[in-house]
Amino acid sequence: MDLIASDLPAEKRKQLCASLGNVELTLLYKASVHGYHASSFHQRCDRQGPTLLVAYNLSGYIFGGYTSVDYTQCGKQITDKEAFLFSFQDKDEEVEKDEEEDEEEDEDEVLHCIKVNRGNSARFDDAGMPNFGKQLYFCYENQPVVFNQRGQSFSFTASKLYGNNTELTECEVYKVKEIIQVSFKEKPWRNILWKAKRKAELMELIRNHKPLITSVSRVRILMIGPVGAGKSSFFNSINSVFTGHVTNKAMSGSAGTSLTTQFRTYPVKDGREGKPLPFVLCDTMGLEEQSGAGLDIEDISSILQGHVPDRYKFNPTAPFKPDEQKASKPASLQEKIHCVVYVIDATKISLMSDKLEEKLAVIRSQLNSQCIAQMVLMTKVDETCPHVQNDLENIYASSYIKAKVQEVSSRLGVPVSCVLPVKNYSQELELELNCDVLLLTALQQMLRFADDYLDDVDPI
Ligand SMILES: Nc1nc2c(ncn2[C@@H]2O[C@H](COP(=O)(O)OP(=O)(O)OP(=O)(O)O)[C@@H](O)[C@H]2O)c(=O)[nH]1
Ligand SMILES: [Mg+2]
Repeated sequence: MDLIASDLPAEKRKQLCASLGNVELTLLYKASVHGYHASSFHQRCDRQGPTLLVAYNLSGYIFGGYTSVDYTQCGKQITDKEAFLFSFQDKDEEVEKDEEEDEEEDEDEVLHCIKVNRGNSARFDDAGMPNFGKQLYFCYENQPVVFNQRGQSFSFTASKLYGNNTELTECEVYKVKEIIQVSFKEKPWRNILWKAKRKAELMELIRNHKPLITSVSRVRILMIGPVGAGKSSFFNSINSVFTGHVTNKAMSGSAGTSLTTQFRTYPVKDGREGKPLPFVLCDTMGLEEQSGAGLDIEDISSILQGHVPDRYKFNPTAPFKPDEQKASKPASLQEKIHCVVYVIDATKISLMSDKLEEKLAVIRSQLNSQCIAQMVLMTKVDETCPHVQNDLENIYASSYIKAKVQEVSSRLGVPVSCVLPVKNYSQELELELNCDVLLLTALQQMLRFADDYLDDVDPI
């Protein structure tokens, strides 16, 4: 329930929800209450995921727009093929030709949606009030008005959309949240033993792991994935399990762009003063959909080849250049990457943009051509499904998590058996057995995949 009263009539709310799938709306911002100020809008609506803007004008029109991409004030054009403008229009206009039409329905207004035109940006994400396609501006210049200018993104006329009346009586923004329907399977779809004995067994297996090729003393695992997906947190979590308490060596957190800006190769010790374990986790800068931002695809190629040194500072506008002497002789197998892990935030799978998916597809084909083992680490499962949040042991009984695993598998083209859901340590102060078992299971799988690669590679 919204704490502030919504102006959206129940029937129209129902129609809007139905057009968005199985969702619920929560009121984030109401201009008459919070003020017609861009700062009030951004304070309440930034980083809220998909949102629906609903405006009301003096002629009684209810209209607005939907975007599936966060407001972040990044100053960039936003590609969002899900975006649309909408308005409720008299059904009369559409049924004039058919007078037999049901009378009751004639009284209703119907929802009319205008999708963003292909290849055009849906929004310009700046610090101002929201706009759609830099074409339709709501609460323009912090006033209760809409402003419409020519553009290519949406094909509409001001008369049809809002009766040509630019004066607003209200403007609301709703968070659009998918309603999670979870059913439990009697039999979990993967078997996990949530016992201290299993944790000890997994730690022992990992400790004693010997890479298939003797010249490789430690398996090098590369983590790549979107900004904020949990790459650095995965290293921190694995480091925590082997240290015996929660550690935070790699910087993790949230920022608009990647918090990790250096290439880091992290060895992990077996206990605080123990021996190094037989793997190295390589942490990278987050991937971004735009070219010239985030981790560069060419950099990935240099990392795979073992040319990039620890602590190299990424430069998104210019790829890594190895020094000529080093580049002329190929790196040893020990220095190369043996397994690549795509780290994907479970809460953002459905929101992954086409551009990011394309970028990942290019990376994947590069890895395929070099036969490098790949898997997906699906993080933040605790934030995805309420039953898993209550108890991590429900993970393989939750139909929702299964659906997310299948979705990420098909979007990235990686088999379901190569998708491992985990919960990283993010807020806990002490280790938790269930968390550890999932994390160690994922790590053991990475070592197995690396073995597959080493089994097949030329051992120079
Ligand atoms: N609840 C929850 N939060 C997580 C999980 N994994 C990571 N986080 C949080 O997500 C945020 C981003 O995590 P990072 O590990 O910094 O992500 P990253 O992929 O390294 O991000 P960049 O370096 O910025 O590209 C942090 O606030 C973490 O605490 C998880 O499994 N569950
Ligand atoms: Mg990071």
